Amino acid sequence: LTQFIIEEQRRFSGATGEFTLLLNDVVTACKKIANQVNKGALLGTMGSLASENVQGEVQKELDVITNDIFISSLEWSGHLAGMASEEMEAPYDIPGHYPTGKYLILFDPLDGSSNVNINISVGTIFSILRAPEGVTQPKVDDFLQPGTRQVCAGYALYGSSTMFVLTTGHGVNGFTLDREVGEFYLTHPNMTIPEDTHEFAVNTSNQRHWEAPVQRYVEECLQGKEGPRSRDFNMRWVASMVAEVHRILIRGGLFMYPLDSKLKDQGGKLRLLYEANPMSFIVEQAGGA
Ligand code: P6P
Repeated sequence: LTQFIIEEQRRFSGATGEFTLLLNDVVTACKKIANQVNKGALLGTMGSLASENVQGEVQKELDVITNDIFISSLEWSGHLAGMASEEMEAPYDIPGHYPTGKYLILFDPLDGSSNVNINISVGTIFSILRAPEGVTQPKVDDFLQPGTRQVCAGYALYGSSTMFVLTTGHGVNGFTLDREVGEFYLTHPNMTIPEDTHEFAVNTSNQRHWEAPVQRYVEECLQGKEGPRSRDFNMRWVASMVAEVHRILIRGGLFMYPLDSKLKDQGGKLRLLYEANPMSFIVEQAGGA
């Protein structure tokens, strides 16, 4: 992965190497998180905390541990002007004794964390933006940039194997961690979503709360061969967006978390800046929509 990132850098004539160093630090953070997650119950960190995150979701111990890993792996690097996380109420200011840089990173350190104590795959999602010119102490608005401004998006998937999937706007590439070497190896070059599929992923327990067009779409899929789609479909839902999107990159499909009446006030379930934006960038770069 290090070799890949450096070779990618050579495509950008004006590259200073700063982005490459930042990305390598993100990879190190994900290796440390993989180490924590894969030890499972051995570390006694499978529990939930009394605290909630800014979305009112109960925090798992590992949510906080992995958030701290991301912060401590990146804050000193000198490549960031600021950081924002699902697990922190406000953006994280780089401490004054560290240099700052030109990038912003937004991340969900452990997406799907409700699955950690039942040993279902979880992941880390990250999105990298440029800080507005000259900004060294970013405010919230500096992070609120459209997804089209992302310079990089990726995720780590802590599953049966640990993978790192990345786009910098030139396709999507997947890497698998070799623990004995401690390096990610390019195992899935130029990931492209298959044109045809019969799978969709949605939490159908919310069906009665969806808007009518979404209800109709899923209903038609469920009617299978006898219905208007004239074919049977398969449904998957693991409640871990990283695992669902990864499956779609490999064998196609649709992922939905439709707006529903329960979540209307908060504008839906998924968070734009560190879930929907990075995953959209990856999916589009892999030929999806
Ligand atoms: P539900 C995890 O918290 C997450 O943000 C996504 O990873 C996942 O797809 C979704 O929420 C699961 O939501 O309502 O099915 O538990």
